[in-house]
Amino acid sequence: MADTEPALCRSCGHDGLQTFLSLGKTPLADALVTEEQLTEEEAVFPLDVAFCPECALVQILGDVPPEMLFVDNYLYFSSFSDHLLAHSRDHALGLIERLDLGPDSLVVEIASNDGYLLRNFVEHGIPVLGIEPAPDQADAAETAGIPTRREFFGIELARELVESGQKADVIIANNVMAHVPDLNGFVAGMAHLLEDDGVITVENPSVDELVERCAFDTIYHEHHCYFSCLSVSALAARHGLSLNRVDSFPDLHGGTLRWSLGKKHEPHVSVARHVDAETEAGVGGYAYYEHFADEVNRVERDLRALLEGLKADGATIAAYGAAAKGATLVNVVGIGTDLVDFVVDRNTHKQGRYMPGTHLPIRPVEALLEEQPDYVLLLAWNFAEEIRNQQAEYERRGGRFIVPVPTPEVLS
Ligand code: JHZ
Repeated sequence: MADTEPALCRSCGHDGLQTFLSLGKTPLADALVTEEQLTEEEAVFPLDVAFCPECALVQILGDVPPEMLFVDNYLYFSSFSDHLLAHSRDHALGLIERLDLGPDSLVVEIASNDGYLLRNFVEHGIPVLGIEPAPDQADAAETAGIPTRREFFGIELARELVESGQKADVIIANNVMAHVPDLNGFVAGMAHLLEDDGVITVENPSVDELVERCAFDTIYHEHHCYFSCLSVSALAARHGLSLNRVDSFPDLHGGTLRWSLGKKHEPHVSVARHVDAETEAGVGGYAYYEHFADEVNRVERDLRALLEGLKADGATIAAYGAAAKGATLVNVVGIGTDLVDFVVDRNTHKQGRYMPGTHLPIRPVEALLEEQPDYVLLLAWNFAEEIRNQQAEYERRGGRFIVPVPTPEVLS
């Protein structure tokens, strides 16, 4: 069970966390419900978000057992977005060239999912190791020829790998550092596994983008932490790692940063540029987060009013993307089948199931053209461009997309 008793900062251990948002109790975002489970009671857990005034880390309070999140209930396959695949390929090719990787190198990816990224290294004859505890994703990766350890990563696994003679020239941790309850064990593990001249790259949506875009739906139990350059550099330094470079991808997952860490202190100009911008914006102080709850209330209220208004006018509404963030959105705003008829998703593992909590049925994407609902709420708003391109026919026939954040609106 999640525990919301007074908590210590997940990074620095400070005991004065300042809570600035409570989203109530929600079901686990990726725990999509099967037909048989529809009548069973779903577990719900509190979703409270706090700021650490000591190291600037934003984090949720309480933990859900990782097996419940990533083994029993995890249907996220990275390969369902063309945009993410292209981004990952660019990343891999850039690393191969910049670090001159070859057959004697080792690239380790933590949370390697279905092998969406490591396959680019394999194609170039570069040895890889994927680490992925989610069973179906690990199966898919192995089928694609990616050697995969089916475990959670931490200092113990890092020690075991090093003892067996494996040290990494590159460690990639995309959208996983936020997912670990033992943050320090995770970063200590990466530092231990890394060659002295190796590079770690960590990607995650950044907390300032979350606040600026009012992306409260990206808050769910899988995401323990919401990082900034300030909090990442403090965390890295604690484990002898230097923040050496920051790259920004505003169009990925609602605004992603890639932090490059290494054992040598050799910061690129991008580090000071980002740290200065965060400092100026106030990301390192509580005041920056103080009004976020009001903004969330505004989006909740306006989105409900928009959907209810459309329904009152006789419109039909569906949704696109059975995303984890979609689960937070529909549960926090209270969007059930009274407002939205169904959700579509390309991920075949999700089709035939139901959104947790509000039980919207999940159908294949083709249902949009079959049913031609008047409006489609973009739960996967982070892929708006990719989805609109793919659904040009739906819009051509008069259908309209709605984005929920930062301001609920019908796209023209
Ligand atoms: P998507 C995931 O969150 C999971 P989610 C994870 N917890 C994380 O940290 C973040 O990413 C960063 C579907 N889709 O990727 C696929 C289509 O159907 O925004 C997905 O089910 N057609 C690791 O789950 C969903 O939408 C498409 O064309 O919030 C998108 O989910 C595309 C592009 C996607 O992440």
